[in-house]
Amino acid sequence: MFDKILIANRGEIALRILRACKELGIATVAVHSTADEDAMHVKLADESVCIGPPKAADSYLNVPQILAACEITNADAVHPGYGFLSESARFAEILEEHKIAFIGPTSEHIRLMGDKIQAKETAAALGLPVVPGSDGAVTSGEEASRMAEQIGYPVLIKAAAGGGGRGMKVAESAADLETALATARAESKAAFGDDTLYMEKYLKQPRHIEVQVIGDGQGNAVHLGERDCSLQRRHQKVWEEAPSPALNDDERATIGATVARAMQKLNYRGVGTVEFLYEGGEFFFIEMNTRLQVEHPVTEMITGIDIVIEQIHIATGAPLSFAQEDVRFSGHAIECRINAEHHATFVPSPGLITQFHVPGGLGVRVDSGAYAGYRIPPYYDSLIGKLIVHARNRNECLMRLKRALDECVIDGIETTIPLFSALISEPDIVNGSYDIHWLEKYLEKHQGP
Ligand code: MV4
Repeated sequence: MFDKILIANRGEIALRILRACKELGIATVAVHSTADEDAMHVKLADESVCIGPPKAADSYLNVPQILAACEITNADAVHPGYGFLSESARFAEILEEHKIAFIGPTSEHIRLMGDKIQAKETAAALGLPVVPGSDGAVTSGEEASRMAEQIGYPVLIKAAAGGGGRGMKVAESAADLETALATARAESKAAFGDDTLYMEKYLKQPRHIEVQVIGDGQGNAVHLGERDCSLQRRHQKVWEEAPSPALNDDERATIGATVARAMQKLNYRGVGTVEFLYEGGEFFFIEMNTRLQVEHPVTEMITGIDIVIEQIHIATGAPLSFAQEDVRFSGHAIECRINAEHHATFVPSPGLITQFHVPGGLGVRVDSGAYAGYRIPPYYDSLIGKLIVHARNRNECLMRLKRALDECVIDGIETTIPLFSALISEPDIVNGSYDIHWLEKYLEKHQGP
């Protein structure tokens, strides 16, 4: 086992990782920017190192500073959390060169899945259903129009270096194609320094359903069920739940087994999320994330498995401690992302938290590094916490969520909690009938001009 883990992240996820380390008896090192001196993860870690000024590029993304912090503290492993350096293949390689363990997949798998064209080709070769589209990159305009005719309009142009929705353009018909290609190419070049594009059939009203996987790089890989993350705004997830209200047990078992088999063939090491669009009873692979995700707690609640503890075990070289048949699914879980933002305009609301009372009781979990008297710095993502509720079934889970939201008091800043209090009584939410566009349409109706 590791003696000391450096946590290369901040906020609620730094705290989440710290908790796993403490339970394993592993010493912890927090790193922080000058804006995060009062952060909870800094207070609770055994040691802390300031790695630079507020801007993430100078601190949480500053590889030389993080390496220096490892050397100074003699840390033998780094947990990158999500965001920041978590999907940097180069960072994983550099740590390896310094004989420091990266708690995550191999740099090869990170790089493979970071290229969305290669990821899709790999997924197809592993037997996963993929969205119909171009074989590899789209080069010339003529090739693009031939492909689009073959695929059938509408088509979606995506950036190979993209992901998370950046650099995407829909072409409704042949008349749109040239503009869509040019815009996507320019945006992709500007955002990623890479203008490689590919094309897919545009699915109009899918759900976003993702499968959590975990493998040991020694031939063992299992799935931990799916999460429905269709409720999003501008490619930011807002509400995630497991299991998906859209699937029956047969569909659930089939996609889980298909993904687990694919990860065994890939000999995947670490935790990962295989993302699908789900429409008309069919799954279509879109991307794979090679990191721990924000919404991992909903999976933990329905499986009872501590995903971060398992990540750490696997990074030491240990084989997976359980088999697929040991994974038991129980009940329903919902996560609401609490952002320091106005609940209708989503304008960020950093500043001093004057009151902070979070709910408790059976089946209620709050992951947050915030506290009364804490000042949220303006430099980072506005996620300040997550409310996760678990119950025996979806109905009880919704009732428990309503109760938990009612108990929540966060004063001094705006939060997204009032949005959730409103969503919980929407018939479509109660019925579980929503797709990836539902929330944006709802917000248009309810915040109108
Ligand atoms: C799509 C799609 C429709 N058809 N691909 C957006 C984020 C990126 N991960 C993939 N995305 C999409 N890919 C095809 N072929 C629609 C989206 C999409 C979306 C997907 C998941 C959740 C929210 C979304 C919001 C808008 C568009």
